[in-house]
Amino acid sequence: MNAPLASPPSVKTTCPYCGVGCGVKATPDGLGGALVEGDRDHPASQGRLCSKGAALGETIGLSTRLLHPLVRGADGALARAPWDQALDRIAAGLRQVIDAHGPGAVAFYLSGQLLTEDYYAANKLAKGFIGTSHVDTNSRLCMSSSVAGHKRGFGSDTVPGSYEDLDAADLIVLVGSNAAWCHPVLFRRMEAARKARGTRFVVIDPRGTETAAEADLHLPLAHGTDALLFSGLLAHLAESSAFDAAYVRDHTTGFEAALASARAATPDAAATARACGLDEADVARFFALFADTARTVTCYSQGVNQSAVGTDKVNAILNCHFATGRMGREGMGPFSLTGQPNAMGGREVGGLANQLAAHMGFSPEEVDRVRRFWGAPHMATHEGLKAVDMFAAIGRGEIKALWVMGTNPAVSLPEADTVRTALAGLDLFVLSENVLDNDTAACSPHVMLPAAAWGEKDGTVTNSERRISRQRPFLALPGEVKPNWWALAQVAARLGHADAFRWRGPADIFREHAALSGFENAGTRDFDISAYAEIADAAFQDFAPVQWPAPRGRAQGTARLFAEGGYFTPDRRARFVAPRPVAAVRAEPPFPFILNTGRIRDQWHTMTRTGLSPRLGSHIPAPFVAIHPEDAAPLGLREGALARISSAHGAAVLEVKTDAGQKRGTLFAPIHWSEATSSHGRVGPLVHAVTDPVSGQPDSKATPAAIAPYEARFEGFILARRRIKPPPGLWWARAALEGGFGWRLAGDLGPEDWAGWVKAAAPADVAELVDAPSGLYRAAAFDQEGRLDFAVFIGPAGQRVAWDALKGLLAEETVSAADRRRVLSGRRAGAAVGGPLVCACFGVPKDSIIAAIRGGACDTSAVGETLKAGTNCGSCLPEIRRLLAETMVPV
Ligand SMILES: Nc1nc2c(c(=O)[nH]1)N[C@H]1C(S)=C(S)[C@@H](COP(=O)(O)OP(=O)(O)OC[C@H]3O[C@@H](n4cnc5c(=O)[nH]c(N)nc54)[C@H](O)[C@@H]3O)O[C@H]1N2
Ligand SMILES: Nc1nc2c(c(=O)[nH]1)N[C@H]1C(S)=C(S)[C@@H](COP(=O)(O)OP(=O)(O)OC[C@H]3O[C@@H](n4cnc5c(=O)[nH]c(N)nc54)[C@H](O)[C@@H]3O)O[C@H]1N2
Ligand code: SF4
Ligand SMILES: [Mo]
Repeated sequence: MNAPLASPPSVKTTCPYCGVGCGVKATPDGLGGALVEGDRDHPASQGRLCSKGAALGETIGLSTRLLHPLVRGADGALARAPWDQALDRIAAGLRQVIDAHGPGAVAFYLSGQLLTEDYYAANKLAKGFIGTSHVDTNSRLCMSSSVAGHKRGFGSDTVPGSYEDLDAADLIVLVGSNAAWCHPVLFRRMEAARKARGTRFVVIDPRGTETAAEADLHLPLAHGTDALLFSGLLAHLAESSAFDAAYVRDHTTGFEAALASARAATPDAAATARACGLDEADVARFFALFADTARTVTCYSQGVNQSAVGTDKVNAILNCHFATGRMGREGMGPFSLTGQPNAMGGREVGGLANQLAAHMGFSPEEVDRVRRFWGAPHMATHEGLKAVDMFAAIGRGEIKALWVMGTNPAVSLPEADTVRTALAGLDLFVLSENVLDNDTAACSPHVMLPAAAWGEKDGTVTNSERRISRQRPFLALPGEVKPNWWALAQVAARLGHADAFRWRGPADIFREHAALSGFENAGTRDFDISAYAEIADAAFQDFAPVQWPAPRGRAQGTARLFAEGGYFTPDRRARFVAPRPVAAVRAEPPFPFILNTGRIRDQWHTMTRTGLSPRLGSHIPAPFVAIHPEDAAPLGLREGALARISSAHGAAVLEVKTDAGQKRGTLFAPIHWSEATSSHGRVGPLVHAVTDPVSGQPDSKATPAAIAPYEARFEGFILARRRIKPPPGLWWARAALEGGFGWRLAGDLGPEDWAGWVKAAAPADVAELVDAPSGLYRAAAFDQEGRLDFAVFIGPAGQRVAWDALKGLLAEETVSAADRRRVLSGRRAGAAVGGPLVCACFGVPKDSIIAAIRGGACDTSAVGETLKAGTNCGSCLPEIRRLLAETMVPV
């Protein structure tokens, strides 16, 4: 059991999920759990949490945790080993590889979910002491096009604005961002601004998302055409009164060339609309809105970054802000929304293969500066391989030792099956993890190290607005779990570098990182937090959130940059960059659809944590593919039936969701399901490993793909108190339920097969209903305490019975005699209405909301008063508004 720390009753920390970086107040319950609330004093979130943040308390149990080091033995199996043995094995393995093949055969693959201190330690060890620059991170898949675009435009990787600019904006343009689901607390802040000052929203996304549903104008552009849209906008702005000739003259270069290129490609709204597959009137409206609204913030996320032309998209957006001088002033600016809690911190310490620490690069001067600061004996001197190329080099056997920390590449990298093969060929594969059994752990690591998880972690993270906050521990380290930085320092010592890694705790690392940021800086580098280079341990403990830069003498930090120019290019001017010519992404037979991938509201990435919460699992319980109804019908794809999606690289089987918001000719599938949670729900294997030539970021949003019905004779579900293994050869997807788990199933096993399986798997006392001619099989077993132990419901395909009525039985300590009698009917005495959960905070399902609307609740506040739905975190408000629109009959 996870033990609470003895110290204060409530601890202020930061949410471990998205880049909004909400403040959390955690109060341990003394039993290994904690009450989690929003921290009202945190400037990023002012007490708010979304559904995922609010459910954190449900995800801190130890049942899935890796609690001890594991080392692969001669028999090939992982077995528990003392830390010393695990660390010796890593050090010896690294030494062997370095001696035989040089330091370039060693790589690290890190994560934007690591603390800054962990990240700093890994980079220092690799780039300064082992001498390899093959240190990349899942941020390559996430933020690297923004990093590259910022560097081209600003000369530095800087986000110029603050969340306060969203409160003060009159127009918010969301490009390739589903903020209602992916940055929910920030989106609520935008909605509050709309209420207060009438801020308008423009959403630019091929897909009709929950975010687009809230927009004043939605531009469903063709995939990959954002740079054309913003080039058209630049041509328009140059002719408009919004053009800021003084800012362009005094603080930028390259305007004429960028404008000439924009005029050639997209001279006006009509040409832009044609290039982007949009309505001319909509484009003209967007151009006019942008030109007429000084206080404009353009937020962008993965629809921009994860593209073969992602860096150009970023620069096309920046160009429009330079041209209007809307930069770093209240309510204005371009705003890259970061994904992970520490996407930004990773960049600060040089977590990418083409960066050195503290926002330095690989120029000889910078390499030398970092070498001197660290006293580094083996300084890497050139850029290393970026994620996709790094895994290709592993596959070719050029990289022989890999340490993965805080990411699940067997799921999240493109062409994920080739990643698995590559991992299997390593001489040394080290995996630092929180959990025992994710898909990467299934790829035979030589050593697994148990790392501190949220609630135990102690250090700092930086959110989207450059705000550094503390993650503070409120639970003791369980088992033999240790912080990542500690394991890295131990390995460094074993390689002969004890002195450079003699840190007593995260405060020592933070001070070193802060000192390096100010070292020979003198205003030449944007990232400077040297005001904290000598921060005392007690002050680090109490550290209040602050926005960098915070150079010596400016400990209060900086809210905005670049209003008066002062860019970090050699001439201190911003650069206009003309995007290369592109056309919309096309898909042709045999792969006639464009497969777009992304996120859903209540799951986080590969579900190692959110997947533990029954509340979060009930919003969308199974992996799906969204398709326009008119694309679905001719292919014989029915709502709720299964479909096989394939690409040149792999295949998946997903539930069909017809969605009129889906652009014709495109599919959308979520990234969350893995082999740990489904049989065929992983989309990573399908996604092509095409990358942006500047940033190296994979294009995860536009893979040519095909879709066809997946024929299964039977479908149904299993409910069980424990994790079981469904029979082989089936399609299945698992969800956490209150008191146990549920598996949706499909396949060719008929009633007799199931009767045989249940007999073999279950104790004697099973109630069964077998009707072979109609293809029906149902079974239920109760344990000695009278609780439902498991239930199996199988029927012919197309006649699936929902588990909603029965799943509540798993949570009950004693099932009533009436429910026991009728369990095989699939119904319960007085069963409540159900359907998918809409409000995760108060557990309110769709059917209840529809009933309330039919009963007279005519807006979101009335629904809230009746059912409480939507009154806590508000993440479900867009969905409730949609249900209101669909359900209310116009009078
Ligand atoms: N619930 C939840 N929230 C999360 C996460 C999570 O796993 N779950 N993960 C976090 C992380 S790490 C990240 S990076 C962020 C991502 O946050 P977002 O970027 O908002 O999320 P995505 O769903 O990946 O993609 C955003 C949108 O890009 C659109 N898109 C696809 N192609 C194009 C295109 O060519 N142009 C344009 N304009 N749009 C396009 C997609 O249709 C999609 O709706 O979310 C963070 N927040
Ligand atoms: N097709 C497609 N692929 C994508 C994307 C997409 O939109 N489409 N999005 C990409 C993006 S933006 C991202 S950010 C990635 C995310 O992809 P991943 O990073 O692979 O996903 P996670 O599930 O967050 O994996 C984090 C792992 O680290 C562990 N962990 C968490 N904290 C710590 C820690 O402090 N220390 C250690 N040692 N382990 C820890 C967790 O248990 C978990 O197993 O996916 C990328 N892949
Ligand atoms: S918006 Fe939600 S997931 Fe993101 S930091 Fe805040 S509570 Fe966490
Ligand atoms: Mo991300």
